[in-house]
Amino acid sequence: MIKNELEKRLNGKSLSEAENGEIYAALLELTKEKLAAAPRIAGDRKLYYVSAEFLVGKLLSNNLINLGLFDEVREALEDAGKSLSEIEEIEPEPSLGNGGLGRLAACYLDSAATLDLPADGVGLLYHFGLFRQSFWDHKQYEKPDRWLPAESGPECWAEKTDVSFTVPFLGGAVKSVMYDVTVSGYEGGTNRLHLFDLETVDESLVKDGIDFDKTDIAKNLTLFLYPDDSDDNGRLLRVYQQYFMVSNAAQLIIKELAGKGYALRDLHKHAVVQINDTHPSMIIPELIRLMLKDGIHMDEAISLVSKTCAYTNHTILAEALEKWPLHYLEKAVPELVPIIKELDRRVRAKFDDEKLAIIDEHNLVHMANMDIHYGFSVNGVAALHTDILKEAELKCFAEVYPEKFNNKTNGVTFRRWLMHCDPELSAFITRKIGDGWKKNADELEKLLAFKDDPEALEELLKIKGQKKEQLCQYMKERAGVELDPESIFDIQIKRLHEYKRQQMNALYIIWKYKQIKAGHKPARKLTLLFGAKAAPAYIIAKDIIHLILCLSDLIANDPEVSPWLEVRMVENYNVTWAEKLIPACDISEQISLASKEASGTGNMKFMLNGAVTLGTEDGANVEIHELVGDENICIFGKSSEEVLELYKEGEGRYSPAAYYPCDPEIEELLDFIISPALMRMGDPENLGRLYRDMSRKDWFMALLDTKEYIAAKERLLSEYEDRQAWAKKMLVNVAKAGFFSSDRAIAQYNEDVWHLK
Ligand code: GPW
Repeated sequence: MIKNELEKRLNGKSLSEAENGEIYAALLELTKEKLAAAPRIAGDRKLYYVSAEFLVGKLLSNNLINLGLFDEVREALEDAGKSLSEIEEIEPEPSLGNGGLGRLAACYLDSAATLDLPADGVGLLYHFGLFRQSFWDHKQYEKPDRWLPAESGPECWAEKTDVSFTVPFLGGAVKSVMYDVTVSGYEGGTNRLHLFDLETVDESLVKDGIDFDKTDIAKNLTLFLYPDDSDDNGRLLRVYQQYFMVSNAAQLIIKELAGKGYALRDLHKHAVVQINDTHPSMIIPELIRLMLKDGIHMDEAISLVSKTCAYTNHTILAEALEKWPLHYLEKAVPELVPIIKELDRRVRAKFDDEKLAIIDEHNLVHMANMDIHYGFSVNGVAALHTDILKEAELKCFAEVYPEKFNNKTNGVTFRRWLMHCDPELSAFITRKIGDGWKKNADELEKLLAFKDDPEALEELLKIKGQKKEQLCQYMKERAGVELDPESIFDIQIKRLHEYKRQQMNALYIIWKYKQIKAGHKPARKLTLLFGAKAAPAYIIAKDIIHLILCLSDLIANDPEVSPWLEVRMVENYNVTWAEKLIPACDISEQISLASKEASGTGNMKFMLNGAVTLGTEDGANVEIHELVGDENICIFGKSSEEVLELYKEGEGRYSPAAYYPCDPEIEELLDFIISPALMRMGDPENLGRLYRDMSRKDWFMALLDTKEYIAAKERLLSEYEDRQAWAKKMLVNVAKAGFFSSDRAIAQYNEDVWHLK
């Protein structure tokens, strides 16, 4: 009995007497014991998923679900007058990621373990994570996110191992310590997430905010994820960090290979490395370096490593494709430089095309190019994205290596993103179609049988209402804000970036505000919710946050408008927030500039939880559209072909001047950013800068789609009023979401790329 097992760990207290903190500690201990007892997934060939980010989220419920203990624990706690969700609040969320790329890595570890595939993650243990966001005076502030328990304090999921490696840098070497997080599969065995820390890391380097001595490499390597890279020292630190990560990964892989009794020459038979975007790209020259040291010749080392490494591309944004000046590498990782030069020399000897080079004429090292030449697989993360890679961004590579290119449309784990975050909807689904969907997500399609069943549709609406009530409760406790659960919840949660166009949503808010001011009251109140962190050095992104926070305040304090419109941005948006927001959502905002969002994964989570997508034909939205059909999604805006055309040089190139001041409706919206009402509320410097950027540069073309966006949103809002018809859209979205299970994505990776079992 779970109750007894827990009480054994409560020092003589009963469950009902114990404090939540004590119960959490007992649950953590018990769950870790069960995880340790579960079989370690084994096999002759193993995947190493190397990634700078693993946005795992809280792990207690996730592990309880996977161990099959969730309901039992929840009920035992309820009988004792305790609430599992309140106890879960105590768990700090690991701050080991920034966005979709990191959350994808976490979903993939969950699915690989569920499918019984030997697949470990390898990354870094960042003591202060990304950063903790707070708002003050309508602006974002950053502080270290101290998510790790104090040395003497309560335990966490990451456990210290006795594995340690020496990582050579110019002028010395540092030592690592490996921490392991057990990754459970749903009703399955376990894999590991290996997180490397710097043995000599020194938290006291961080004194004020998130600033610290960027040059003290022996002490700072694992303090933060993505430390500020707006100066040379910051960029150099990123190279050091990346090398620290991949050198540890490479040494671990080789150690495990030897541990199984295999020769280094057989690496490619027993190990496969998935390079998660370019941050871990240096694992290629590092593995080669270690092989050379072991007496393997260059030709063979290159061939072996090329058969071991596969690369996933997550973006076509030029500024996100990493290019390191060669002199940084000479400074940070001098032992890799001759190898990278040799790799480039071979490319140049084979191909007469500057675009294919690894080291370009400005001595910039193109990390993606190295991955493509010296890996055996290159994949994009949604059908449209892979097409764009093949036909535009990486066309010259696809021509010489057509066999390497493949698509793996992203997926999300339904354990966390449905079973855990929306148990009410999960129970509804099981009542209607049985619980086969939990192991085979395609079975969700069986829900289509209830498309015209008024009772089922009514139930679905009721569940959404419950989830909205729950979010209201949470918002009240967390943020002291009282939302109206009867209003329409329209949600945009994702990293703050101009290409994601939160600023276009802000223009909608201005439009709506003006409408209401002009007496056009909507049928129902609209609540717009945002969650986003802006990179600390990304000025325009911070200005966009400023605009949204000012609008939020302006509207809340306007008695004419506030009964009809509410805008809120949650502080420190993270996985835990996402789990509360997504199930409560009516309208999912996926409004990136077409061609720029490689895939998106929030779009999938919203769909799975019965939200209707308002989106552009971008990333995986395209596939959602195909699956649900025109009636069950709201698509607007210019296509990716049109957008890519607009980026080309010459006549017909995009210019915001075509809209501002030429289009009076858009002019009015932009002018509002610097109107007295807003300037009084906010900071004229931030608002003025944003206004100038949007009206003169608008690099991600928010003005291009603004009018269509407003019209589309208004259409969708009016459709909401036919509750039956809306419920039908919700149902179709849930029913068609099976394709976006990360179990499907992982099965495809295994089938086409990894060949693990
Ligand atoms: F720029 N993504 C992310 F490609 O969250 F490296 N962080 C990143 O640094 C990058 C990509 C990078 C996201 C993509 O923006 C999103 O479209 C995609 O769904 C996600 O990665 C997972 O593939």
